[in-house]
Amino acid sequence: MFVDYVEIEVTAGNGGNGMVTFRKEKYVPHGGPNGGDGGKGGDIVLEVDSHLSTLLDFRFQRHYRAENGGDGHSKDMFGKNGRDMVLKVPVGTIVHDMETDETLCDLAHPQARFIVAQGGEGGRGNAHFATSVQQAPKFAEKGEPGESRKLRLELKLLADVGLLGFPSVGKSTLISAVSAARPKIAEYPFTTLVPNLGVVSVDIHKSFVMADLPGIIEGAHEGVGLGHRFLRHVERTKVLVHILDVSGLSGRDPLHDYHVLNEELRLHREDLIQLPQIVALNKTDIIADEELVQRAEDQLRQSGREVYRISAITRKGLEPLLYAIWNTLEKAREADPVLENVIVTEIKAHPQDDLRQWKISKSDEGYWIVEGKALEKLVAMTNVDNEYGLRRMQRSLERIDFNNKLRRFGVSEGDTVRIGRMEFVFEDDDIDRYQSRRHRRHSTEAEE
Ligand SMILES: Nc1nc2c(ncn2[C@@H]2O[C@H](COP(=O)(O)OP(=O)(O)OP(=O)(O)O)[C@@H](O)[C@H]2O)c(=O)[nH]1
Ligand SMILES: [Mg+2]
Repeated sequence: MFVDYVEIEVTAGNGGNGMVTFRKEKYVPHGGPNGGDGGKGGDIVLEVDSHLSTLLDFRFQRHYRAENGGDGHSKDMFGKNGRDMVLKVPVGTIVHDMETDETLCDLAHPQARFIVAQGGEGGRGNAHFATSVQQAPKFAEKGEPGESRKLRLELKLLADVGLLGFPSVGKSTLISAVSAARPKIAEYPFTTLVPNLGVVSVDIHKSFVMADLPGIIEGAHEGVGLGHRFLRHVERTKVLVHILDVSGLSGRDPLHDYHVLNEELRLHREDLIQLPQIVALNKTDIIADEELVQRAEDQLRQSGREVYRISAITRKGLEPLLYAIWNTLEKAREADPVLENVIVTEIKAHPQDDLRQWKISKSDEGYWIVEGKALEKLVAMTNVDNEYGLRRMQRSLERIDFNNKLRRFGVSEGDTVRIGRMEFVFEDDDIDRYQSRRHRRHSTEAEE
């Protein structure tokens, strides 16, 4: 089964918690802090597997979780790092963040790899927090939660050449004549239900990938027939080969079909009409009305198209067509030097966020919601049950003048403020007291 669209949820591993422990030494009443750091949570990584050609596996499992980092231990021992979870995808998979609607990456290279969700950093153990003033820190950081994302994976085949045409015009017959692809061929329309790729060798040094697509009919751009879903695979091709049935036996007018299909293409995506298009007049072995064929050929030539007469079944005229495709493809490649030689290995999906970047909104229930990646991370990593940890967090918040800013946004005493999963009651008093204290110290310094 061919699946080219899935929605999944990924959650990277949480970082392990830092540890609070102290050295036990003979004759030393209070040993120094030696709590180790938590391990890093595992990342969620998408990796191209060139043997895959569908996103089918993601239909059976929607949610993926990487391993959490282990907690730190005493004696400065680090927690174990969580294992990454590597999800294999076919080449040509495009990844979107469903919440921001942003395209995260295009895995267009056979060796492409991308971290879609980063594992949380491990919390630091108390060994880190010893200073000249604070010699026995009784707190450690909690591990950072792993990133979580809703993703839309979309497969857009990477074929150089796409075969375009109404059902039953002979697209599958053509690809099986020129490549090793063996799609089903039959008289009835919509024989081909999924795209098939084939490698076409024009000669030893010249080969390209061709895609046989399901037949497209009028209204395809609105979802009629199978067209719409598969038109997306045309988007990445560099050359289109438009196949027309000129036998006259199907009762179809090839010129009419040609215009209808191009209109569908334009309605699906305006710029697709700009792709180089070569016309192949097929089934010339059973032409019923030579005049009709000649007329079509003349008109298409006049409109500037390269036109070739072929018979996919008897293989007549295929060689000139293949050379024409190759030449057009070469020109297209020169004009659009694609990523082909670029190997995207590891791009971090998120740069380290700035603590100053946050926004605030008021919920219908009357509490305030503060959103900001770095801020949420800070709060999540703080062990709020621990006085020391809490104080550290407060100091970080003061550095960015957080409380004053909240007040300016209209937050007043007693209001509930939510940051990530944590809820606080805003106490104006406390802060004032703290500030006035700091003030006093400043002024005494000034006096001195
Ligand atoms: N006489 C003749 N018949 C052909 C030729 N090419 C294809 N056919 C026949 O046309 C019918 C349809 O061929 P397919 O290759 O399945 O057509 P398709 O365009 O892939 O059709 P869909 O997959 O349904 O869109 C089959 O019965 C083929 O044998 C040709 O050059 N000459
Ligand atoms: Mg077919």
